[in-house]
This record gives sequence, structure tokens and C-alpha cells, in this order.
Amino acid sequence: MTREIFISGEHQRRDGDAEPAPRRSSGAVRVGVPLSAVPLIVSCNGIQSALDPAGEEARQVATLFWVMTVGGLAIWAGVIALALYASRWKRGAITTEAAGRLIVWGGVVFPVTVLTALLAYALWLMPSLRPFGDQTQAGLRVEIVGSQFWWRVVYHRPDGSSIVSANEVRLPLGRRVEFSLTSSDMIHSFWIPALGGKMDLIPGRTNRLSLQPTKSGTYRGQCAEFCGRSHALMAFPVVVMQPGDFESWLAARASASPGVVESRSAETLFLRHGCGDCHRVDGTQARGTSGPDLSHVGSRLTIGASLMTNDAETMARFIAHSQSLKPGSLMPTYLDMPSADLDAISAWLKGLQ
Ligand code: HEC
Ligand SMILES: [Cu+2]
Repeated sequence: MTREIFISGEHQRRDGDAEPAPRRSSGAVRVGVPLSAVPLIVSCNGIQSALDPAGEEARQVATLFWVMTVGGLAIWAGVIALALYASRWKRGAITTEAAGRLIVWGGVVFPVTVLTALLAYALWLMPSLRPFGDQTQAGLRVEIVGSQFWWRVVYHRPDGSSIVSANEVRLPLGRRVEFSLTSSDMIHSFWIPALGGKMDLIPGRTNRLSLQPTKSGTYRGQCAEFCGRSHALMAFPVVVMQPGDFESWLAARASASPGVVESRSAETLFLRHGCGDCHRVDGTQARGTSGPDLSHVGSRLTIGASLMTNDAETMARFIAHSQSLKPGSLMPTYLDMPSADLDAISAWLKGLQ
């Protein structure tokens, strides 16, 4: 990649030149090496970076990371300086007593002090990374169930009502949210790097995680425990919204989409092709639960757990080719579905806002 960037840069420059300068290979090396550092630097910020925090927990994890990194670098520099001193400038052997003192101070006292200080700092951070009980005051509880290779997302409101969704998590800015995490098949791991640490989803067990977003925006979460062939394609968008917007978004999801009433024929096709055995669509006969809830699928940002952007065309592509797009997933392919049926169903699903 580095090379391609360099070469296209060189071409652009050359096109404007009246007299192209002769190509110098040393230029490629000089430009290419700093360029190879670009991905490293770029990956420090963005929608899926633990070093570009948008949440209280992520901020603390990032601070811990920088303290450890800078501390480690300082010690490394000290050791290299000592090694250089010993190999280059020190003349003659040191006495046995001096060697003993060096081992006791440099090899025992120093590492014990530094490591104890770092451990104490990390332990001191820990309670605030896992705030529960009195500290939580979480108004909202979000239940996440990991399944091959998608996420069931259920919002439990303080008044006891719940809203079922999938493959997308929306959160109110500044509010503490409690996640309860479990799995329906194997071990997955729930991780939104920009918001905080990761937590496993384990069948038969419910783990808890508490997060507080501090910056609005759209981030990316990812399954962080290898769970099968499409593990890398098991991701989800995370949208942090203003609390008011979040409440109205949630309220709109509490009832059937207006799109449902409009197209009875597409709904019939959906049921006739057996989609309703695995998928639920609010306000219809489709009551399946082994696949993602599709009640408001049209309003989700992505299709197939962050696999593709969401429009009628990608929807149709996913339905017809789910196995080649997402190998090993439990969504059957519908290669033989008449294209009129496929288009009608996709347009109807996209209309479920
Ligand atoms: C055997 C159960 C099953 C049947 C039948 C089934 N699906 Fe699915 N479907 C799934 C599963 C499981 C997923 C999640 C796949 C993944 O992302 O790994 C899924 C995913 C989807 C998605 C993407 C949802 C999202 O949140 O991105 C759409 C759209 C979809 N199915 C439509 C259909 C349609 C239309 C039919 C009928 C033609 C159908 N499905 C039949 C199990 C099924
Ligand atoms: Cu997974």
C-alpha cells in the first residue's frame, strides 16, 4: 500500500512538470519509509479506536495505556543509555561490590518500585472502570445476545417496557447505560473500543458492563472473540445521540413501522418464502426469533451486522447471496427466488423505518 501511495503521488507531480526529473530510486525509500508510519498514526483515531475515546471508560483505558507506554519508553531509554555507556565509554572492569550494588538497585529495587506503582495505579482505576451498584444509576439497560454472526439488542426502559432491535446500538449522550451480555451459541465478545473495554458473551451466563458515552457520533463495535468463519464480519454501528433524540427514536421503535400497512403483497411474499420462521416483523404474522428482528430494519445504518450499507439493493443482495457474503451464517441463501419477489420483499423491508 505504501508503495502505491508513493507511486501515484509521484505520477501526479510529474504530470505537472514541464521537464520530468529523472526518477531517483532513493526518493522512493525516503518517502516510502515515513509513509509506512501513516497507517500506525491514522489508526490512533477514528470510529473504532481505543485511543480516540468517546466514553468515560475508554478515556481511562487510554490514560492507562499512555502512562504505561511513556513509562516503558523512559525505562527502555535508560537501559539503552546504560548499555551504550558500558559498551562504548566505560573503561576497565567495575569492582565486585559495585556490580552487586548495581544488581540490587537496578535489578531489584527499581523494577519492584516501578511495577508496584503501575500496578497500584491500574488497581486504583479498576473500580471506576466497572462501576456498579450505587455508582451505576443507569436509567437504561441494554440486553445484548451474541449469535452466529449477529447481535440481538433489547432496550429495557426504566418503566419496564422493552424494545427489540438488532445489529445496531444507540445510546443517549452522557447517560450511564448498563449492558447485560449473553450468548445463544458460543463465546463472543462485545467491544466498542471508542467507549470502553470489552466483555465476553458466554452461553448460560449473563455478564454486565457499564458504559457512559461522552461524545456524540457514530462509532463501530466488533465481536472480539473468534466465533467462526464470519467472526470478522460480526460488527455493529454504535450511535451516540442527544438524550432527547434518543428518547424519540426509542419511542418510534415501540410501535409497528407505518411501512407495514402499505404493502400487504410483499408481506405475504415474505411469509410465503418462510422468512417469518426466523424473523419477527412487528404488526405481521412473522414471529420468528432465530434471526434478527426486522421490524425497523429499513432504518438501520447497515445490513448484516455492519457488512454493507443499508439500501434496497444491498438488502436484495444479502437475501439472495447471504452465504457467499457471510460464509457460515445461519441465514439461508435465496438464489432461486424470482427477482420480482426479491425486489418486492427488499423494497418492503427497506420501507420498515
Ligand atoms: C433459518 C432462519 C432464517 C430464514 C428462513 C431467513 N433468515 Fe434472514 N437471517 C437469519 C439469520 C440467522 C440472520 C443473521 C445473519 C448474520 O448476519 O450472520 C439473518 C439476516 C437477515 C437480514 C439482515 C438483517 C440485519 O439486521 O442486517 C435480512 C434483511 C434478512 N435476514 C432477510 C430475510 C428474508 C427476506 C428471508 C426470507 C426470504 C429470510 N431472511 C429468511 C435467519 C433466517
Ligand atoms: Cu462473535
